[in-house]
Amino acid sequence: MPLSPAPISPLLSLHYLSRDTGPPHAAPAALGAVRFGRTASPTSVLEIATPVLGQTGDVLELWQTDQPVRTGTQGLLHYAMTDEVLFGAICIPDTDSDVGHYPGGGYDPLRPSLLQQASEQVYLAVFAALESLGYPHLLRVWNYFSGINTDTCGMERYLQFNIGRQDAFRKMARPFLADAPAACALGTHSGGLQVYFLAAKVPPLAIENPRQVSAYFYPDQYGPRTPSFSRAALATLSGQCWLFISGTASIVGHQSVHAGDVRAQTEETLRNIAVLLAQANRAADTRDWTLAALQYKVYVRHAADFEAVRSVLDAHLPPAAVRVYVQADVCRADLLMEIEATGCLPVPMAGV
Ligand code: 3EB
Repeated sequence: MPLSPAPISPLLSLHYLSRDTGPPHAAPAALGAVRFGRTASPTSVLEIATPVLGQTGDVLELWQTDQPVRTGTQGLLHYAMTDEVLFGAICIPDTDSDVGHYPGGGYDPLRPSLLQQASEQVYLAVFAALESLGYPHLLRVWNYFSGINTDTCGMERYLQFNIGRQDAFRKMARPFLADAPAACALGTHSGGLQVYFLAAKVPPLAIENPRQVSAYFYPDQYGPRTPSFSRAALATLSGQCWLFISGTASIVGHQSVHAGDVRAQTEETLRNIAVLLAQANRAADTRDWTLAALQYKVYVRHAADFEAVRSVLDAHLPPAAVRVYVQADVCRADLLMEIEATGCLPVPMAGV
């Protein structure tokens, strides 16, 4: 399905562009642009090696604004900011070399893997930059790295990442339980640890899913440190209300459900998203958060499952709702797909 650009919102807007869609209607300044495709350049945070499904060419995720933009770098971190919102990106290039490194025995946290060290380093750098630039509140974080389900140094790499991430939140006295940012964490084919994010001067409102145990309270069967993210975040930016729905998968309680059944996983994921919309409506005292108000990025583990996932989404989502599909590994080996969603309503909301 060709992508149709969402209505231009001058202050901040999100577009998923592909060869099929052409350029956006207007050409406001880019705050950030992230390319999803077959390859990553080894050092670029903004080229993510997750092949696009169902379309030719790459997909460009473009964050735009018509506000004045200032850009800069701080160490490895690149940023662009308006008066209200900051887009940042950071990459630690060489974490892929943990793959294939098996010293034998269990993981030794006192000899952290390159990925654990990189994860902590990235988040420490992000928090330091946000403090010094005056945008202290993380709204949404996108995390990508290779071999997410691979065991190296005696532990699955996603769990190594969770240790480094949570350690950084703790060291910087950041909320890593309630009030953690919305996020996702996906496996790429190459490219080191690549993280991009949006931050603001005012804190978002974190939203949880009553059907799911909060990720930051997952039991320790899922690793020594819990993942530091909220299920969704609501934020008012320039008088518009943004909803960032984290990567959402076929998890009920804390357990993956429908192992091996990608259609049932997709339906369960949509039930979780529907509940998050209801929670967002309750929090913002509105009924305007609907499936039609969102744009979707869909991660499919096996390219062969793409048509099945797409047909379930086509049956449930309004045709005009933009969705892009990429092939990526999901953070639990039994999850076959994951969906993130982002939306903007043109009005501020009570209490947000
Ligand atoms: C889950 O619900 C699926 O580690 O940042 C979803 C969203 C998932 C974010 C993260 C992980 C993350 O646990 C995985």
